[in-house]
Amino acid sequence: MYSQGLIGSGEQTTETPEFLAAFQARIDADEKIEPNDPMPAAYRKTLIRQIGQHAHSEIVGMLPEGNWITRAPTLRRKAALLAKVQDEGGHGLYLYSAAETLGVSRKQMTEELVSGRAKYSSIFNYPTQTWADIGAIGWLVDGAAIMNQVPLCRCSYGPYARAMIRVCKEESFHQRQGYEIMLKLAEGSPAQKEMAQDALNRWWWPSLMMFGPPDGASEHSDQSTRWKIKRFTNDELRQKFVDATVPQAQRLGLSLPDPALAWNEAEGRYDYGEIDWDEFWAVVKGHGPLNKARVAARKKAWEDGAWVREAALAHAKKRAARQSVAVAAE
Ligand code: BYC
Repeated sequence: MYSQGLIGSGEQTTETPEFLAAFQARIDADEKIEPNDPMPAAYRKTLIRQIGQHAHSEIVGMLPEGNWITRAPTLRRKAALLAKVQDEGGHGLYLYSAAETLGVSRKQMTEELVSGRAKYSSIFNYPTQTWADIGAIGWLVDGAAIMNQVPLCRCSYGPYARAMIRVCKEESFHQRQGYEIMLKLAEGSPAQKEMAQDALNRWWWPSLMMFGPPDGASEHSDQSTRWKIKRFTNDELRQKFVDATVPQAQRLGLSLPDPALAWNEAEGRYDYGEIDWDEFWAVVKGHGPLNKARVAARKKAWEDGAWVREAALAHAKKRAARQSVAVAAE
């Protein structure tokens, strides 16, 4: 992916063993790597892969919730949801910008997405069926995103780490708005409580899948951990999420759809049941309930926006031409 046409930020290096050892020493000393620093090609490539996928997730993640903006039950709920979805658009833009510092263009990344070749988080291929889904997404999906992204604030690549600090602050507000929707529904009429339980039943397992494959099947974890891109493994973060979320579900008076879920006194954590990895891989490979619709929606938005890009470019060219005439006249 993105193998062609890198625009070449950063110095190209010959990757001698001395160069690789010196790079690893910088990482081990917790130094931040910045865009123009020499870096191994594989480090650059894995960051472009991860940050690009992360940016796509934010942009595609606007779709399931955007679906409910016109149907939010009150003006207050509508304003909060609108702000949340706009924040997600902003997160996508910070992340595309962070990836661009590595030498890939936003156009290249978007073309990968709209052609269906790029990955984005599996979670956004599930439908939002009721208003309670908006609560469940904020609570669980943003909750899982925070668990995954707080350690990324300490990622070795400076622009990604700095983008994550602001993203995490905004995700905290998102998580709270979701939890508050769930709380209101759970304390409401029996039908409302049932709607909250149904949303929890449908979003729980896909939320656990957000953390990625189990450690034994995680292709990139070891190297990304050595480079301090990842600070925890997929299973470690999943466990932290389960441990943090079970008491929140208890406070709501809702039950998690996992008969194997039980407190493990000896280990000081919750045990949980087997995740359906066949479902996970099917969704990742494009066969989830809404993969095709999500990509089609992004493709349409990209095509519909062509005139804006053309107009902006024409304006920039005209301005540059005027400026060069003014400079020549001085
Ligand atoms: N969905 O070796 P692994 C948000 C892929 S939150 C799809 O463990 P890695 C939001 C993985 O890419 C969601 N694909 O990979 C929240 C790899 O494929 P490639 C976005 C997945 O990178 C609320 C292969 O499986 N967050 O945006 O070490 C509202 C093997 O996996 C998934 C981020 O992206 C998945 N769930 O670890 C709106 C956080 N899981 O690349 C928006 C940043 C794995 O070899 N990303 N794959 O083709 C990460 O932390 C890491 O990339 C992951 C995966 C933990 C996700």
